[in-house]
Amino acid sequence: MVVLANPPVVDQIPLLRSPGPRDSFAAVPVVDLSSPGAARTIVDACERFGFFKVVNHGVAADTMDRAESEAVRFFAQAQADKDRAGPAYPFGYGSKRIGLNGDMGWLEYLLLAVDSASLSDACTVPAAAAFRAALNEYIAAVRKVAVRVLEAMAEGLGIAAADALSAMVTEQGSDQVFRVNHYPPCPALQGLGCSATGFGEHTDPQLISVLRSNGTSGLQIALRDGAQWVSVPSDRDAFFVNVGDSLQVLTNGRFRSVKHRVVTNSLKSRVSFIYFGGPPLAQRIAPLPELLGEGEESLYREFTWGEYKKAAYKTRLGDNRLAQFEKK
Ligand code: GA4
Repeated sequence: MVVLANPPVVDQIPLLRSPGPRDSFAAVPVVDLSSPGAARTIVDACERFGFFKVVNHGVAADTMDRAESEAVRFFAQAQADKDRAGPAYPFGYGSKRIGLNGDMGWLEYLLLAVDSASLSDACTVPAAAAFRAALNEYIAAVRKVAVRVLEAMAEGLGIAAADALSAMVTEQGSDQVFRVNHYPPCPALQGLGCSATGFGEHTDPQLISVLRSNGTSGLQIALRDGAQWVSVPSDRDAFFVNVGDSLQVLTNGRFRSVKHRVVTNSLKSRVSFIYFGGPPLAQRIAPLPELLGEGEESLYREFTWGEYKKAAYKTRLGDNRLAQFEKK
């Protein structure tokens, strides 16, 4: 067998087969957040895919556009200036390295802490006032969408307290993270049938993630537990919601956290914003009692969000992080 080395520019970045038109996921569930049927559609999508698209969300196009153009301006700076906003951990600018255990992707990013409805004061990056203001406006808006989605989930699941899920991401001390990703094009791979991995396959550890990207596609989700990868057509006017591991546990496996990844485009850059809604570190993550049928037991050992997060940072991106908490 002949093993070909990656072209030097993408050394250390895993390559993926370039997606073609037949990989497109035409059946992405679409939730009209202004419709009375939203709660049912959301529950159905979370059970089937752990993933859906949200339209009629009420967030002004201006809010999204401003945040996007400020992000583009940030990433267009000289490398040395961006590096001054690093390192990425605990918060700041990062390039290519993801997490602490050797994962690499063809991207650069900002990993930021959110406190209540805006960037945490402790997070001094980004420094530019215009970028911070644009991000704060966006974060306040996307967080409202996350709350409405979590309330609709509770309603659809028949939980009496409307805020049973949303309170976990809004209460004092909730662990919210915001990420701005820039996937530059990778022209060196053009026409080779393969693409650089932008962000390798993984599930998100939190309750939900709410993503918005520019018009460049690249996001893929796994169907049938990873047997098939499908490309999600980009829609810059919509949000895409992922079920995370914690929500899988809170629903005792009824909702599945979705495996997803990003494949880079050889010619166009992709810019995405992701809000990750996580609970306070001390929050116990266990199935909500109202969701357990008679005699039904939790599929998971009990843990707090803090314990799960600590364990997650010891794993590689593609690891099954929930496996170590499953009851045998
Ligand atoms: C995936 C979801 C979020 O982007 C993130 C990621 C985090 C990181 O980039 O630092 C992790 C990854 C994410 C899961 C496992 C660990 C932690 C990289 C990694 C290998 C910010 C998060 O909360 O978990």
